[in-house]
Amino acid sequence: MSPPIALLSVYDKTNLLDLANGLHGAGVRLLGSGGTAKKIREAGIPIEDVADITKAPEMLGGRVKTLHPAVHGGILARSIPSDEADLKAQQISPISIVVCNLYPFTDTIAKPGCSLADAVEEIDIGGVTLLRAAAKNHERLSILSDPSDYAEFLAAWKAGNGDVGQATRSKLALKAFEQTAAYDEAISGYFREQYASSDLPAEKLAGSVQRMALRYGANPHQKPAQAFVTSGALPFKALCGSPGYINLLDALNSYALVKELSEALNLPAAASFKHVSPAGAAVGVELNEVEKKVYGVDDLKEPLTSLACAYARARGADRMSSFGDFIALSAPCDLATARIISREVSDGIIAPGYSSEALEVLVKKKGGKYCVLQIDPAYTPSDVESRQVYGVSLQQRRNDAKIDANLFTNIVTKNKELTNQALTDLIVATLALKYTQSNSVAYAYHGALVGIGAGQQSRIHCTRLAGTKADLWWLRHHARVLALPFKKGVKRPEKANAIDLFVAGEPLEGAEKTQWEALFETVPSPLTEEERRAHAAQLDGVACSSDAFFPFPDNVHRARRSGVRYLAAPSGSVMDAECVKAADEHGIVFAHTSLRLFHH
Ligand code: 93A
Repeated sequence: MSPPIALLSVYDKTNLLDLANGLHGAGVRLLGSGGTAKKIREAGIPIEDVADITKAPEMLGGRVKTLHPAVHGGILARSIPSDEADLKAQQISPISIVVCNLYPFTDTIAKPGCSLADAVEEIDIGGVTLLRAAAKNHERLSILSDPSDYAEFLAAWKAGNGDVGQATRSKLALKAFEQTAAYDEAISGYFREQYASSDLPAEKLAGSVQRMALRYGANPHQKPAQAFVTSGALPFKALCGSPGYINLLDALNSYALVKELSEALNLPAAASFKHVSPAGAAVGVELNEVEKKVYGVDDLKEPLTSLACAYARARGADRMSSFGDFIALSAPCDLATARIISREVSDGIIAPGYSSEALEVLVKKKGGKYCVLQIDPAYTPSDVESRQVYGVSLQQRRNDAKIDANLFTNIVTKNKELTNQALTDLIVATLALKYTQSNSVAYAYHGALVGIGAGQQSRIHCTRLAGTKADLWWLRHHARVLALPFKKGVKRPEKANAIDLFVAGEPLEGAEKTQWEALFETVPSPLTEEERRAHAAQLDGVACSSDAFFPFPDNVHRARRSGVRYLAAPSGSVMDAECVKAADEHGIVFAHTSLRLFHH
């Protein structure tokens, strides 16, 4: 019987001689590509050149070394009669072991001054083919792609008399597949940077952009940074300005939210995001005169469209948090909406389109640097999403749970009267949670978020935070707030801050007090406890949703203090019955959803 054959072709020659020596000692016939064979031969170990079996010399300066049917026939042949007959007819010997590692593409492109030609020359073809072919045929072959595996393999080979066992071959094959995948990823990443970037002149870009270089990542020292897709084009393009890393986190999350809101409620929707959570989100429910004042759009000359109402509500839920927001709209931005945006401090916007008048207004913001993104409304993200944390890849199915009226049918309280308005608000609150950093609790009213508690580790802290925000939002409807005697020329953000201090009842002192008082024609007296209580008592019918179950009934009691009449949360707490009892005490309608909505 002819001896088993090992084919060796390695760039990294670590541990090579020990392996070659060991294999030779075990009676294996060695074949090697140019440099590999030379090194082994020089060490006095017998080895033949690949050219001896291919009968073709290495050519094209080494570009073709092992790419030959005599090699790949010997690797890919199965232990079946037809393959064995083919080998015999072509006088090809089967190969049992392939030892291969690749040209160092990643190291080469990391070198300063690496040219495109340098990078191209470093793309290993034959080696990848060896790895892939041998790994494919791992039922029969062993593929050694990592020098640190040689010693253990050799020991197994000797112990098994030339058979290392299927489990070893399988593990080695997986390693080889991982290596070719990582190698290809490095190559496509390099060429994506070269050929598919938005930083190339427009005329060099064929069609839409696949990759966008970003100034930096989450922080200025996190460079380089990029956004890309591995096939096709990015689903958005920048019409003005250039998005940053956090802008894109906000844009993509917020657009997903408004798209789903609009689909669920058949109304245009808007969101105002900050730090990857909504500060506000709403559908286009018409504003009454008081609301127009509260949201600062009563003086707008342009008649309010439904989309403009949605953004006014989204921006108005928590004006402090929305300062410098990223905006998402479910429908093409119209002039009225653009006019509202033009008066606010904002970082950027994403929408499926812009009317020409709207775009004209927006591109003037921030000295022409306002980030205006247009997203393809037909875009559907893939079902699986992946990311890396601390070098570890995490993968999950995208959260494609549908949130609509069907989610709120399991009403577990005595009061079961869920009005259409309440249903809309529960959908708004719950959908907002789907795109809010967890834990989260949201309050909604009139088709808009009015308070959101995001990113708290304790649920009651979410419920309190959201409740406090809702309380402040409601106090901004107080007649005395609407009539605050601001001096002429006080800017909108200054007014928002001043109102926030007033409704929060912050005790001001020193320079802060002087500055605050200087904004008014006459200094307003603080809201009394009685005024606050009387006003709070007028708020009823608020909806509240939680991204996971309420562990204790304190959440229900706290929600009620901010006018909550409708509650939704998944069931599953050992205290479910206590929570339902608390809701019954307050005459609340409570729907158990059985859908947890953590988002990170
Ligand atoms: O240029 S190649 O893609 N063409 C080939 O046919 C080929 N076969 C093996 N590079 C090829 N290799 C690679 O050569 C191996 O992946 C290994 O990295 C290297 C070993 O070359 P040498 O034995 O001459 O040192």
